[in-house]
Amino acid sequence: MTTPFAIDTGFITEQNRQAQPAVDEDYDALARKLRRDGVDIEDLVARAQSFRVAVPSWGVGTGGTRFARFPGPGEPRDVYEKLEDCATICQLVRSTQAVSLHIPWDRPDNADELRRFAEARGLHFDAMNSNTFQDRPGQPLSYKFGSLTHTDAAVRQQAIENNLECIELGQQLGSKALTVWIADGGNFPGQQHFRRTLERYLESVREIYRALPNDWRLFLEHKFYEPAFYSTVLNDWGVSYHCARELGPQAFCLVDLGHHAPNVNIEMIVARLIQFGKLAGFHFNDSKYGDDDLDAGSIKPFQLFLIFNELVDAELSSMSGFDPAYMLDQSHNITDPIESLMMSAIELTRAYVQAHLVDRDALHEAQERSDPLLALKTLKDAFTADVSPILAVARERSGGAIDPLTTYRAGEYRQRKAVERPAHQGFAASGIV
Ligand code: LRH
Ligand code: MN
Repeated sequence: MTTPFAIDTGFITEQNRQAQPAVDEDYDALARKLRRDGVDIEDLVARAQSFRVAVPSWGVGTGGTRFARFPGPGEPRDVYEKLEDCATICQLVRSTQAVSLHIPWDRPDNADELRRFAEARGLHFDAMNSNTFQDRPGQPLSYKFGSLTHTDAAVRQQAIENNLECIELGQQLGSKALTVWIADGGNFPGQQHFRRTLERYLESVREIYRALPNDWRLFLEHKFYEPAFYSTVLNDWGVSYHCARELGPQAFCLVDLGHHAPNVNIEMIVARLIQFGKLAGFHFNDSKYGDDDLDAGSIKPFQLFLIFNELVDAELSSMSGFDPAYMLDQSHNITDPIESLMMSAIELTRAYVQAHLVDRDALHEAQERSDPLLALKTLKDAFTADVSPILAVARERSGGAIDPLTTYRAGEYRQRKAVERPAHQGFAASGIV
C-alpha cells in the first residue's frame, strides 16, 4: 500500500520564500496606513490567525444538480480520502482544522480508527449532520413523505433513531453537536396540516434533545423551500427560534445563508438570534437565487461582511454564551472542491478581519446622532480595506501558504490523486446528488 501523496511542508516553505518580498512590501504599506488610523496591524494578524471554520466532508467531492454531475479527477472515494483532502486544505490556509461529517455518507467501519486518522492529520470533528432526507439501502420505512414529522409514528421513530445514532457516533469521534436539517414539507396545498405537522416535529426533536449528552448542543437548521416546493416544516428562523426555546438551553438555531428567500436581511436575523441567545452558528455559502450553495463571498461579499459585523460586535461586547459554530456548506459543481473551500475559508477570514477594522465608537456615535451616511461610510471604510497582506502573513506565520491557490496548483496534488484514485464509472463517494 503506497503512502497517499501529500504536499510537502518544505515545498510550501519554498513557495512562500518566492512570494515573501511582495507580501512584506504590501504588509508594511498597510501597517503604515493603519497606524495613521491608530490601528495596530499585529492585532489584526492575531485575529486572522485565531479564526476557525469547519469544512463539510460532503464538500470535497464534486457536487451537482438534478441535471448533471461532472466528477473531477481524483475524487475522494471514502471518508478517509475526504479527510486527506480536508487536511490539504488546512495545510495551506491553516483555519480549517475542523471537519463536519454527514451520516450515513461518512459512517466509518471503525470510529476510533477514523478519529486517529483525523488526529494524525491535525483534524478534529465539528457538528455531526444527520440525514433523514434520503432512503438508505434496505431502510424499512421511506422518508418520501417526511421523517421527524411523518404522519406514521413508526417512520418518526426510525428518523429519531437515525439521529440518536449520529450522537452515539459523534461521541466516539469527539464531536460536541448535532445539526438536524429535515426536508419535511409538502408540494401541494392541503397536503399537510401545518399545526399538527409542527407539533409532530417538536415531539420528535424532544426525543433527540433528551438523548443529548450534557456538553452537547443541538443545531436546528431552517430552510424556506426545497426539496419541498409548497411548504417546508422548519421554514424560517422564527419557527426555529420557537422550537429551540421550547426544547431547552442546549438547542440553538443554525443559519445556512442559502436557506432564505432572496433579499432577506440575514444580518438582522443574526443580530436577533444573538440577542435572544439562540445563535448556533452558520453554514456559510452564497447564492443568487435559491439554495445555490455557491462559494462564500462569491456573490454577496458585502452581506457576508455585514454578518461578520454583527458577530464581531457581539464578540467585542462579550455577550454571555456567544459561541457560534462556523461551518462551510457548499456544493462545488464546476471547480476543484479543494480550491473552492480554500478560497471560501479565506473570504470568511477576510470578512472577520474587516469587521474588526470597523471604528465602532464612530459607528455608535453616527447611529446615536442619526447620521446614516456617516454610519454607512464607517462600515464601508472597513469593507473596502484590502486586508489581503494581513491574511497572507497570518497564514504564513501559522505554517501555511502565503498564496494557497498558486501553491496548491504548483504542488500538483489533484494530478497525483487522479493517479492514486482511479475513477470508477458511476462510483462517487456518497454525498449530495
Ligand atoms: C440542506 C443542507 C443541510 C445539509 C445538506 C447537505 O440544504 O444545507 O445542511 O444536510 O445541505
Ligand atoms: Mn446547510
